[in-house]
Amino acid sequence: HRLSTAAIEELIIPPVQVNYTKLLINGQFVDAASGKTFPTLDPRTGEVIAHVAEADSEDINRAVSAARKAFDEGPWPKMTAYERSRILLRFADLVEKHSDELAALETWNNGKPFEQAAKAELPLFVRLFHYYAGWADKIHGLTAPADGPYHVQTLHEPIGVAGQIIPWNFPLIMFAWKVGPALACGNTIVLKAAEQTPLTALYVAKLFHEHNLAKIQADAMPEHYEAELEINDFPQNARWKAGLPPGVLNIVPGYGPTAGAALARHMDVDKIAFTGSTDTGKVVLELAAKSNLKPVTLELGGKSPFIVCEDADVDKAVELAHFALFFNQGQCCCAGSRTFVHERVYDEFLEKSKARALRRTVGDPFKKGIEQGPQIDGEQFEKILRYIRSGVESSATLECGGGRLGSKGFYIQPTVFSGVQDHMLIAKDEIFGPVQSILKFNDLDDVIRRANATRYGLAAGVFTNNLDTANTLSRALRAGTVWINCFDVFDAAIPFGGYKMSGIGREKGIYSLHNYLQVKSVVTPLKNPAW
Ligand code: TXE
Repeated sequence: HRLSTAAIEELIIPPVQVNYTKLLINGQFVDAASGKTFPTLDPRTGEVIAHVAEADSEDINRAVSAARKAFDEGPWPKMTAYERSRILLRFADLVEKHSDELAALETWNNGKPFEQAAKAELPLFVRLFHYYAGWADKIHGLTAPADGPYHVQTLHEPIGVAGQIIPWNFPLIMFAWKVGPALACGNTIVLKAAEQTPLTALYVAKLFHEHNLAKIQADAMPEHYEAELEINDFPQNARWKAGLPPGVLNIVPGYGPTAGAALARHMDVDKIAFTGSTDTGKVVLELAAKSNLKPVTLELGGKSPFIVCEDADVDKAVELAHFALFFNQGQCCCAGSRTFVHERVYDEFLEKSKARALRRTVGDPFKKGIEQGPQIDGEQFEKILRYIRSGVESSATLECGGGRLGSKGFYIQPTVFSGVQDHMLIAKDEIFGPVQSILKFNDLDDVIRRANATRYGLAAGVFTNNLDTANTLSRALRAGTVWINCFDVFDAAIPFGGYKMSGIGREKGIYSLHNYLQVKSVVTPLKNPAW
């Protein structure tokens, strides 16, 4: 379970090893009930990094019972919101302390550039937990005026046990988007990490459970435990310990149709949150409906337009459109995967986009200056190559790329198609790879109609200096996020989610809290309505 020393010499990171490969249930690492494991791979080579315990329905039952108990018996939902907030803050600090190691593990398991993981994703992860730690003690209901002699108040209560299913493209960020708000609201969690990328979720969940050793014995006594959680009672040396109580956060790596489905249809899971493909999202919604009608939030696929208007500074537009599509090997649900370019700037844009794609540095994601690593696995790799073939067959013009890079691992050449028509598969389906499709448009009404002619509605990008154009497009585009002259800005405070078949609900910001709260109305008669 170590990165090979030969490789490390070329790298810009410290050595890293895999310590956590079991299921995390009730604060303990345990084997799967079946004893089964599955291999998790290094996308640079396709070689096995480690074998990880494979959860199935029996393990999901165990994890859900632990989460249920932690919810029903506490201390988690019953402790003060301030204490929950402090645990989230200490956890975030702990992740910050380990961020280089975590970034290396993320790259090793996912293939994304180490510099991206270390400089963008880990800081975003930490920021997100700080953000939700800030919300924990600011969640409250309101009073409402009733038409009668009643005092009406609402209580905002945690829902209970949250099931969360996350994908492999941003393993840590997806963990943060789901776990941060759910814990801030006082829920307990069973999280299924993607089968491709279970390693960092296990690592951070372990950090969450770090305790002050001196206090572990006292934990055996629940009354004692609660007493310890008095606000000013944390010893100085607890500073680097998060101290999440056992059972609050359970991690169950495993496959979708087994572990994922068992979670989605579990009768004792009170809410399910899912990020992944639209097809699987439908399955999750159906399983929830057929079991206990648990509320569902879905963050699904996309085919987001990136619109380059006629007044655009072409060099800047090329760079942003390139980033919008190629970031994270093109494996972003919100990738700007339909690049609409106004006919007046089309030729220049195309020439420069092609040159930019040819300059893109692809290679071992641990090396300095690498912009693009391998795709996640053989399945995604083959899917992308199939779409490239379909583009060629549908007579789009292949400007550059189009094939695999090297003979080992899952590297794909940055690929650009021009002359793409709306009806082509590459303009309709989510490719989820480094394949840019460039389409020409002639006026604003034309591009609004075509940009919206999709079953998806996750995001859109607009590049213009004209305020009226920006205002028109931002209102006309049917998408959950419209980025004007920027793209992929993922601040913790900015809600994210889809219109149409890109999903249900919003994550991040204040909106995510609504996913994890129940509203209870409490009504009492007023004895003296005159007052
Ligand atoms: O997705 P799945 P896959 C898109 C992208 C990609 C395609 C397929 O286009 O090429 O989906 O990728 C779990 N019940 N996105 O196959 O199947 C699975 O174990 C419950 C977009 O990886 O949706 C994993 O944890 N869960 C996307 C998660 O669902 C099930 C990110 C995602 O897997 C399940 C990833 C089932 N029956 C892929 N089947 C985005 N929105 O960012 C699978 N899972």
